[in-house]
Amino acid sequence: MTDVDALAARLEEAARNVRAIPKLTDDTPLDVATAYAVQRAGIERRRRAGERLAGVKMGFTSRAKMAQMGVDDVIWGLLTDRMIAESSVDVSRLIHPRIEPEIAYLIGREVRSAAEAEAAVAGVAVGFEVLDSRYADFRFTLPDVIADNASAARFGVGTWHPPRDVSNIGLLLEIDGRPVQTGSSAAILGDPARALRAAARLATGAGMTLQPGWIVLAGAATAAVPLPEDAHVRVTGAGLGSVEVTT
Ligand code: OOG
Ligand code: MG
Repeated sequence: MTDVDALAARLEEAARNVRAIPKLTDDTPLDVATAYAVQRAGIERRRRAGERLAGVKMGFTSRAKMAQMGVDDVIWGLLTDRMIAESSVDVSRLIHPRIEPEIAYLIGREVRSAAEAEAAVAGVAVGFEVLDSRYADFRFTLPDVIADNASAARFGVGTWHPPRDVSNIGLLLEIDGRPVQTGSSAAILGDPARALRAAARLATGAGMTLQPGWIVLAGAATAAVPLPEDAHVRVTGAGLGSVEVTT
Protein backbone atom coordinates (compact mmCIF):
# COMPACT_ATOMS: atom_id res chain seq x y z
CA MET A 1 0.00 0.00 0.00
CA THR A 2 1.14 3.52 -0.77
CA ASP A 3 2.00 5.49 2.35
CA VAL A 4 -0.03 8.57 1.41
CA ASP A 5 0.86 10.46 4.56
CA ALA A 6 4.59 9.99 3.93
CA LEU A 7 4.14 11.40 0.43
CA ALA A 8 2.15 14.36 1.83
CA ALA A 9 4.98 14.91 4.32
CA ARG A 10 7.52 15.08 1.48
CA LEU A 11 5.52 17.81 -0.21
CA GLU A 12 5.02 19.70 3.05
CA GLU A 13 8.75 19.59 3.73
CA ALA A 14 9.55 20.90 0.25
CA ALA A 15 7.28 23.89 0.89
CA ARG A 16 8.72 24.47 4.36
CA ASN A 17 12.32 24.26 3.16
CA VAL A 18 11.55 26.28 0.02
CA ARG A 19 13.27 23.52 -1.97
CA ALA A 20 11.86 21.65 -4.93
CA ILE A 21 11.75 17.85 -4.79
CA PRO A 22 11.70 15.23 -7.55
CA LYS A 23 8.14 14.42 -8.55
CA LEU A 24 6.55 11.65 -6.52
CA THR A 25 5.92 9.41 -9.53
CA ASP A 26 9.71 9.20 -10.09
CA ASP A 27 9.74 6.53 -7.37
CA THR A 28 6.09 5.84 -6.50
CA PRO A 29 3.42 4.89 -9.04
CA LEU A 30 0.31 6.97 -8.31
CA ASP A 31 -3.17 6.76 -9.77
CA VAL A 32 -5.54 9.71 -9.63
CA ALA A 33 -7.50 8.40 -6.63
CA THR A 34 -4.33 7.83 -4.60
CA ALA A 35 -3.05 11.25 -5.65
CA TYR A 36 -6.20 12.87 -4.21
CA ALA A 37 -5.66 10.84 -1.02
CA VAL A 38 -2.16 12.39 -0.79
CA GLN A 39 -3.66 15.85 -1.37
CA ARG A 40 -6.21 15.24 1.39
CA ALA A 41 -3.50 13.98 3.77
CA GLY A 42 -1.57 17.21 3.14
CA ILE A 43 -4.67 19.26 3.94
CA GLU A 44 -5.23 17.24 7.12
CA ARG A 45 -1.65 18.03 8.16
CA ARG A 46 -2.35 21.73 7.60
CA ARG A 47 -5.55 21.52 9.61
CA ARG A 48 -3.75 19.88 12.48
CA ALA A 49 -1.32 22.81 12.33
CA GLY A 50 -4.24 25.23 12.74
CA GLU A 51 -5.12 26.14 9.16
CA ARG A 52 -8.78 26.38 8.21
CA LEU A 53 -10.39 25.56 4.91
CA ALA A 54 -11.21 28.67 2.90
CA GLY A 55 -12.44 27.22 -0.37
CA VAL A 56 -11.71 25.26 -3.50
CA LYS A 57 -9.56 25.92 -6.56
CA MET A 58 -10.13 24.46 -9.97
CA GLY A 59 -7.21 23.75 -12.27
CA PHE A 60 -6.73 23.19 -15.99
CA THR A 61 -10.17 24.54 -16.85
CA SER A 62 -8.77 26.40 -19.86
CA ARG A 63 -6.85 25.27 -22.94
CA ALA A 64 -4.22 27.92 -22.20
CA LYS A 65 -3.38 26.24 -18.90
CA MET A 66 -3.61 22.71 -20.24
CA ALA A 67 -1.26 23.60 -23.06
CA GLN A 68 1.18 25.42 -20.76
CA MET A 69 1.47 22.49 -18.34
CA GLY A 70 0.92 19.57 -20.72
CA VAL A 71 -1.96 18.22 -18.66
CA ASP A 72 -5.46 17.80 -20.04
CA ASP A 73 -7.81 16.95 -17.21
CA VAL A 74 -9.65 19.28 -14.88
CA ILE A 75 -8.36 18.97 -11.32
CA TRP A 76 -9.20 20.56 -8.00
CA GLY A 77 -7.46 21.50 -4.80
CA LEU A 78 -8.33 23.03 -1.45
CA LEU A 79 -7.63 26.56 -0.25
CA THR A 80 -6.84 27.43 3.36
CA ASP A 81 -6.86 30.70 5.28
CA ARG A 82 -3.04 30.67 5.43
CA MET A 83 -2.92 30.97 1.62
CA ILE A 84 -4.77 34.29 1.54
CA ALA A 85 -2.55 37.14 0.36
CA GLU A 86 -3.91 40.49 1.49
CA SER A 87 -1.69 42.96 -0.36
CA SER A 88 1.73 41.34 -0.57
CA VAL A 89 3.33 37.98 -1.13
CA ASP A 90 6.72 37.08 0.35
CA VAL A 91 8.27 35.32 -2.63
CA SER A 92 11.35 34.38 -0.58
CA ARG A 93 9.12 31.73 1.03
CA LEU A 94 8.23 30.25 -2.35
CA ILE A 95 10.27 28.01 -4.65
CA HIS A 96 9.47 29.30 -8.14
CA PRO A 97 6.19 31.21 -7.89
CA ARG A 98 3.95 32.00 -10.84
CA ILE A 99 0.87 34.19 -10.91
CA GLU A 100 -2.32 33.95 -12.96
CA PRO A 101 -5.66 35.74 -13.19
CA GLU A 102 -8.73 34.03 -11.75
CA ILE A 103 -12.48 34.52 -11.54
CA ALA A 104 -13.59 34.02 -7.93
CA TYR A 105 -16.97 33.11 -6.47
CA LEU A 106 -18.01 33.76 -2.89
CA ILE A 107 -20.27 31.02 -1.54
CA GLY A 108 -23.21 32.36 0.47
CA ARG A 109 -24.74 29.15 1.74
CA GLU A 110 -23.92 25.48 1.90
CA VAL A 111 -23.93 23.80 -1.52
CA ARG A 112 -25.13 20.20 -1.39
CA SER A 113 -25.13 19.53 -5.12
CA ALA A 114 -23.83 20.97 -8.38
CA ALA A 115 -27.40 22.05 -9.21
CA GLU A 116 -27.45 24.28 -6.11
CA ALA A 117 -24.11 25.95 -6.81
CA GLU A 118 -25.09 29.00 -8.85
CA ALA A 119 -28.01 29.99 -6.61
CA ALA A 120 -25.66 29.83 -3.60
CA VAL A 121 -23.24 32.44 -4.98
CA ALA A 122 -23.10 35.60 -2.86
CA GLY A 123 -20.53 37.47 -4.95
CA VAL A 124 -18.15 37.41 -7.89
CA ALA A 125 -14.74 39.05 -8.16
CA VAL A 126 -11.56 39.11 -10.13
CA GLY A 127 -8.70 37.42 -8.34
CA PHE A 128 -5.21 36.06 -8.69
CA GLU A 129 -3.59 32.80 -7.81
CA VAL A 130 0.08 32.34 -6.96
CA LEU A 131 1.16 28.84 -7.89
CA ASP A 132 4.29 27.19 -6.57
CA SER A 133 4.82 23.62 -7.65
CA ARG A 134 6.81 21.77 -5.05
CA TYR A 135 8.41 19.82 -7.94
CA ALA A 136 11.67 20.56 -9.68
CA ASP A 137 11.36 22.71 -12.80
CA PHE A 138 7.58 23.04 -12.26
CA ARG A 139 7.17 19.77 -14.17
CA PHE A 140 4.81 16.98 -13.20
CA THR A 141 2.34 14.35 -14.29
CA LEU A 142 -1.39 14.64 -13.57
CA PRO A 143 -1.23 12.53 -10.35
CA ASP A 144 1.83 14.50 -9.17
CA VAL A 145 0.11 17.87 -9.45
CA ILE A 146 -3.05 16.53 -7.82
CA ALA A 147 -1.02 15.24 -4.87
CA ASP A 148 0.63 18.67 -4.65
CA ASN A 149 -2.77 20.33 -4.09
CA ALA A 150 -2.83 21.60 -7.67
CA SER A 151 0.29 23.75 -7.05
CA ALA A 152 -1.74 26.04 -4.75
CA ALA A 153 0.32 28.52 -2.75
CA ARG A 154 -1.41 31.93 -2.32
CA PHE A 155 -4.46 33.71 -3.67
CA GLY A 156 -6.25 37.02 -3.43
CA VAL A 157 -9.53 38.50 -4.57
CA GLY A 158 -10.69 42.01 -5.43
CA THR A 159 -13.93 43.67 -4.39
CA TRP A 160 -16.95 41.37 -4.36
CA HIS A 161 -19.74 42.28 -6.77
CA PRO A 162 -23.32 41.00 -6.62
CA PRO A 163 -23.71 37.73 -8.54
CA ARG A 164 -23.79 38.31 -12.28
CA ASP A 165 -22.98 36.66 -15.58
CA VAL A 166 -19.19 36.33 -15.75
CA SER A 167 -19.12 34.19 -18.88
CA ASN A 168 -17.20 36.73 -20.97
CA ILE A 169 -15.08 38.98 -18.79
CA GLY A 170 -11.92 40.41 -20.36
CA LEU A 171 -8.94 39.68 -18.11
CA LEU A 172 -5.64 41.55 -18.00
CA LEU A 173 -2.56 40.67 -15.98
CA GLU A 174 0.00 43.46 -15.61
CA ILE A 175 3.40 43.36 -13.94
CA ASP A 176 4.98 46.72 -13.15
CA GLY A 177 2.50 48.37 -15.49
CA ARG A 178 3.28 46.10 -18.45
CA PRO A 179 0.53 43.85 -19.80
CA VAL A 180 1.82 40.26 -19.66
CA GLN A 181 -1.34 38.18 -20.22
CA THR A 182 -4.76 38.92 -21.62
CA GLY A 183 -7.71 36.61 -21.98
CA SER A 184 -11.40 36.11 -21.47
CA SER A 185 -13.25 34.21 -18.78
CA ALA A 186 -15.00 32.44 -21.66
CA ALA A 187 -11.82 30.36 -21.93
CA ILE A 188 -12.74 28.75 -18.59
CA LEU A 189 -14.84 25.78 -19.77
CA GLY A 190 -16.85 28.22 -21.90
CA ASP A 191 -18.20 29.83 -18.71
CA PRO A 192 -16.62 29.89 -15.21
CA ALA A 193 -20.05 28.85 -13.87
CA ARG A 194 -19.22 25.39 -15.25
CA ALA A 195 -16.08 25.34 -13.10
CA LEU A 196 -18.17 26.39 -10.11
CA ARG A 197 -20.59 23.52 -10.68
CA ALA A 198 -17.67 21.14 -11.14
CA ALA A 199 -16.22 22.34 -7.81
CA ALA A 200 -19.53 21.57 -6.11
CA ARG A 201 -19.73 18.16 -7.79
CA LEU A 202 -16.16 17.24 -6.89
CA ALA A 203 -16.59 18.40 -3.30
CA THR A 204 -19.78 16.40 -2.76
CA GLY A 205 -18.16 13.42 -4.49
CA ALA A 206 -15.39 13.65 -1.90
CA GLY A 207 -17.84 13.78 0.99
CA MET A 208 -17.54 17.54 1.48
CA THR A 209 -19.79 20.49 0.71
CA LEU A 210 -18.91 24.06 -0.31
CA GLN A 211 -19.41 26.13 2.82
CA PRO A 212 -20.74 29.66 3.40
CA GLY A 213 -17.83 32.09 3.21
CA TRP A 214 -15.73 29.80 1.03
CA ILE A 215 -14.13 31.04 -2.16
CA VAL A 216 -14.09 29.07 -5.40
CA LEU A 217 -11.35 29.91 -7.91
CA ALA A 218 -12.64 28.87 -11.33
CA GLY A 219 -9.20 28.39 -12.91
CA ALA A 220 -6.97 30.62 -14.98
CA ALA A 221 -8.02 31.74 -18.44
CA THR A 222 -4.41 32.45 -19.45
CA ALA A 223 -1.03 30.88 -18.90
CA ALA A 224 0.66 31.69 -15.57
CA VAL A 225 3.76 33.92 -15.53
CA PRO A 226 6.79 33.92 -13.21
CA LEU A 227 6.27 36.15 -10.16
CA PRO A 228 9.50 38.05 -9.55
CA GLU A 229 10.73 39.87 -6.44
CA ASP A 230 9.88 43.56 -6.00
CA ALA A 231 7.03 43.32 -8.47
CA HIS A 232 3.73 45.14 -8.55
CA VAL A 233 1.02 42.98 -10.09
CA ARG A 234 -2.43 44.05 -11.13
CA VAL A 235 -5.21 41.82 -12.42
CA THR A 236 -8.18 43.56 -14.00
CA GLY A 237 -11.49 42.02 -14.97
CA ALA A 238 -13.65 44.19 -17.23
CA GLY A 239 -16.52 45.44 -15.11
CA LEU A 240 -15.14 43.79 -11.97
CA GLY A 241 -12.33 46.22 -11.15
CA SER A 242 -8.79 45.24 -10.21
CA VAL A 243 -6.87 43.45 -7.53
CA GLU A 244 -3.24 44.35 -6.83
CA VAL A 245 -0.42 42.63 -5.04
CA THR A 246 3.23 43.41 -4.45
CA THR A 247 6.16 41.11 -3.78
C1 OOG B 1 -1.52 23.65 -11.65
C2 OOG B 1 -2.62 24.57 -11.22
C3 OOG B 1 -3.58 24.96 -12.34
C4 OOG B 1 -5.33 26.71 -12.97
O1 OOG B 1 -5.91 27.78 -12.67
O2 OOG B 1 -5.46 26.17 -14.07
C5 OOG B 1 -4.43 26.12 -11.94
C6 OOG B 1 -0.34 24.36 -12.28
O3 OOG B 1 -0.50 25.01 -13.32
O4 OOG B 1 0.76 24.23 -11.72
O5 OOG B 1 -4.42 26.63 -10.86
MG1 MG C 1 -5.29 28.66 -10.85
